[in-house]
Amino acid sequence: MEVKTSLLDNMIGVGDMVLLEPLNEDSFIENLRKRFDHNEIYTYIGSVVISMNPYRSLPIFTPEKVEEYRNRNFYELSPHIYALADEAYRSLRDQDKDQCILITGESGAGKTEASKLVMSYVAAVCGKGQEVNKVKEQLLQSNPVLEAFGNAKTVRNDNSSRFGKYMDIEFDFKGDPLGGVISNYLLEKSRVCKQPRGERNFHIFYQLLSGASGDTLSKLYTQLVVTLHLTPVLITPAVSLYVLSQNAMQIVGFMEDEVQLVLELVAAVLKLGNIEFKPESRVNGFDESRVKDKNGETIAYYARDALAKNLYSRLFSWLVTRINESIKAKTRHKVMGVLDIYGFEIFEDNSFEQFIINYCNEKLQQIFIELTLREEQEEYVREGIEWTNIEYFNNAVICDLIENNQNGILAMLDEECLRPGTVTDDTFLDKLNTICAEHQHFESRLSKNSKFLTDHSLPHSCFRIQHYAGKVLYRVEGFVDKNNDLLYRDLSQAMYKATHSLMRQLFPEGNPAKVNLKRPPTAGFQFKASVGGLMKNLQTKNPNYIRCIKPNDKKAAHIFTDSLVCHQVRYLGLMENVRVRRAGYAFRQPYEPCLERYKMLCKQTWPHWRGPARDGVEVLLTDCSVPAEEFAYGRSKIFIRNPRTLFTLEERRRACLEDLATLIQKIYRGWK
Ligand code: AD9
Ligand code: MG
Repeated sequence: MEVKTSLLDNMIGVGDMVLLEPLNEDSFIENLRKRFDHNEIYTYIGSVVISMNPYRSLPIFTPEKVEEYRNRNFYELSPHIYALADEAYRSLRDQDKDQCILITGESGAGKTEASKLVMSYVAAVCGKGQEVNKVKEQLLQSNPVLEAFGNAKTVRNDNSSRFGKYMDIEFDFKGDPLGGVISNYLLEKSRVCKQPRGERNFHIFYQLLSGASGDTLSKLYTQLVVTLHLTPVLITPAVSLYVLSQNAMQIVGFMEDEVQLVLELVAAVLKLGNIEFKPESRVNGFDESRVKDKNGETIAYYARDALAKNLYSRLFSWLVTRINESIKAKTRHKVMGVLDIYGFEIFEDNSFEQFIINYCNEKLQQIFIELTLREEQEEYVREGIEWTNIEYFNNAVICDLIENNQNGILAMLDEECLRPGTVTDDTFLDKLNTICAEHQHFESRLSKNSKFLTDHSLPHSCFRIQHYAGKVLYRVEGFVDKNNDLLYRDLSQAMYKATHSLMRQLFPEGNPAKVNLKRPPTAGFQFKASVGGLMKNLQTKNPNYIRCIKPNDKKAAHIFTDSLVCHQVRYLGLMENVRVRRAGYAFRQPYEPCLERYKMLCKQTWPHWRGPARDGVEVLLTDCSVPAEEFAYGRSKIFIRNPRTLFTLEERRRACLEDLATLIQKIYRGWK
């Protein structure tokens, strides 16, 4: 009997790291490199998919490939993101299990592309029909709309997601898509007013300025804005992308006048960027407020920027709500959640945004550890199978450092923001230092493994966190302000008075009849709450992991930088992942479905086995002459050590089915 060798082919490396011999960091990296050189960008660790960013288009995402992977067993073909998508989809459809696809990796590693590949695969293999096709098209087209408004070029990635996104795709009991719901997490709105060197503002601004017709632009009065803070580069892709995102908005269900309202607000943000304040004078052509002195000038700019940022981020949230109105299903049976967030970031200058982004990545790493490493070990104990513990770094201590309700960094920031008196970023930093010095337990929690550092060796006004993915130096400048996220009441009231219907809608607190004196929750508080909710939600679903790796820092094809890959392999905990997988058993399945699937391979179990399923499985495996050391009998599940054993069983089953089909055909012909 031939065993599929796609996972074992030495020329192109080993498809499943569980099968790698010998296993060490060098061989792991070497295997990734070998595969990368052969355009094999996917590699498994059991059911986890490692995805290397090829930085060029490979012919492996064709409709033929979709057909190839459709309804096939996960380990049957070469590793592919489609195999994971197929497995998740079939498990949702046939076993009625909610799924989630968790995609992690640093900025530029390929998460957003991976999420789109999963979505398009599922769209290709699930139900057909006019209604269903419309739903699919709307779900897929929500991507270009959100990317236009929520992505931007950064040093790390030309199409970097500047918001976190979680999308539930909703299915009926047949597995046909009904709709979807998108949740967005904290857009990096500071980008509207200021971009780090070499980076750009959100795509939509460039798309609008270079792609929209002169007529549209003049309607939006944007001729005036082609200078100043946002220097648009007239790039051809932006022109066609403008058309693309406009089409996408239409398909998703935006009315023409809604699109117009949205573009007007984008233009309004552009114009805000152009307003200048000069003492005692007017700036040509602009209706600006006059301010009297330097001090006032600063405040005016501050207010202008706060307004621009608020306007844009509220517009973005409105877009998400509006898309949801279009695509959300009335009922749903099962869901597949796809999570694509901003990846871990270490910049030269890291501020509140990076702090929040990296916190979110810590939480995801935590859930990965919880579900794959810890859960795996605990399952062995539960099932009564012998197990030797594997050491791994648990980042719970970093999560706690940030989110602890009493003295976590976010709590202290909130406390500082709410404190009466003069509050500055430096008083916040002082607070961190004092707490660190005062609270023994806090200090030991922080300084253990030096997770947190604010001593004098650091540059002025900085603190450092040793994240799971590396040390990051945060500059406290702007933390208090960004966390407060307050808008002068006059401004929201002015916006509410606008004749522009969408503008009014975005600033409900400006309604004088509804003056709410309660302070809105801080940005950090809101983020922590929504990430907490997300984690709870993910834990109720069956997780499927895609771990994205960036092969080089140049955004270039064919280059594989060992040190860079090695760093990611380390912090993603991939070696521990393989070790845990290998120390134990690659596969496990409850006795009943296992017996059901393979019972035809043994005369004693076919067609019915009378007695406990566990005993049936034992009889079956003994009869198939599989070596005893390949199995362990848990309390409720059978554990299989090596994937090859499973292939063998699968091959036999397939041969058996073919024989059966031939037999049936013969009988049928005989009748005729
Ligand atoms: V960030 O945290 O949002 O900054 P991502 O999302 O991890 O980041 P993204 O998916 O945007 O990265 O990928 C970055 C770029 O790599 C893409 O724009 C593509 O040019 C390139 N890429 C990623 N995956 C693939 C792929 N499967 N095939 C070809 C790819 N190119
Ligand atoms: Mg992305």
